[in-house]
Amino acid sequence: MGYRVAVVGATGAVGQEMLKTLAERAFPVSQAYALASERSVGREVSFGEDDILKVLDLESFDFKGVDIALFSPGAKISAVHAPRAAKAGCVVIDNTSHFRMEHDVPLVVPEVNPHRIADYTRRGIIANPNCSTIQMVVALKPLHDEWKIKRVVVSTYQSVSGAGKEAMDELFTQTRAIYVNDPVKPEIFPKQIAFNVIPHIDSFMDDGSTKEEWKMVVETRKILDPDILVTATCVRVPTFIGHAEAINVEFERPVDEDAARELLRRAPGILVQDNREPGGYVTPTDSQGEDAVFVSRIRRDPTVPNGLNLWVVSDNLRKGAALNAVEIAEILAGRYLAKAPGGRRQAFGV
Ligand code: 11C
Repeated sequence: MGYRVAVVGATGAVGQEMLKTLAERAFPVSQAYALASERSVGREVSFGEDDILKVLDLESFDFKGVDIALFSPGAKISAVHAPRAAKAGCVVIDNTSHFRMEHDVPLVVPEVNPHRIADYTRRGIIANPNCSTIQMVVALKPLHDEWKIKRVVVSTYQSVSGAGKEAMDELFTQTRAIYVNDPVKPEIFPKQIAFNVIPHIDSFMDDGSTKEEWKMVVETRKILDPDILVTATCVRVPTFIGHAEAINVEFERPVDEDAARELLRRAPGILVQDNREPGGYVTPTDSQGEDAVFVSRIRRDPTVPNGLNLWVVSDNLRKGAALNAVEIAEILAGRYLAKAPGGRRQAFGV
């Protein structure tokens, strides 16, 4: 049995990764649609090794007959078109921030809270978390189950691909400009990104934090445990793909460093590379194109009673976006849609 699957925002960095991931994982697709805004209509995008899809106009597309739509077109566009798709009976897996904190929309990381996918029936929408949240909660889950986390202090080192294709071009252009002594013009980022770091991702909030930092707080609590205290500093660095995070965790119960390493080794979705020697850890370029959340530099923090430090790295376009969405789609299809009584189509209340 195959599913009719639409990818919305198909010409963007995440949309293309979604098409690639669906094909690589042999998701059962009977018909694929690539959708984007009017200006991309007619462009061609690859779907797997052999298939080319012509981009169709999202605005006029009728979602009736589509089973699953993976959305990554930007929050404002999802706000309009995801409910429209759900109303037509299509289950939306939305990678934007728009629906994540709505109480009747599940926010899902399959390694952490896959059971929440069942709540797709409430609105017909499942939200995919922010990339920096996804990799952090995958790493924290096995540790929280064992020792119960009280507080998390996280600093991120986020690649420019998190801000999209044009941001990647900006890093490339600025780097070249500096080498040839041309003037550097920041356009996407508020300051020069080449050979620099910027402590600002997304918009500023009233309390002085940024929305990216706020997302890490509220999303972690929604996915993992509402009692966990989280404080975050999110920083853009001049790497193309792969987000890194230095995470300090304080637990309720006494933590053991070797047991933590073992728990992480056995946990789904995680690869531990933690050799205490030069190069014995994972960096963003190592994570590029990989599915795993990598954990390195596992060590006790002796400044608090039950503290642990971790270095966590993952490909932000893959596990941080496309792969997480496709994994949700796999569970949705395998556990729910295939077994829905009376066929899988219903108009979701929106
Ligand atoms: C970044 N984490 O690196 C952001 C990108 O809420 O889905 C993803 C934004 C989001 O800029």
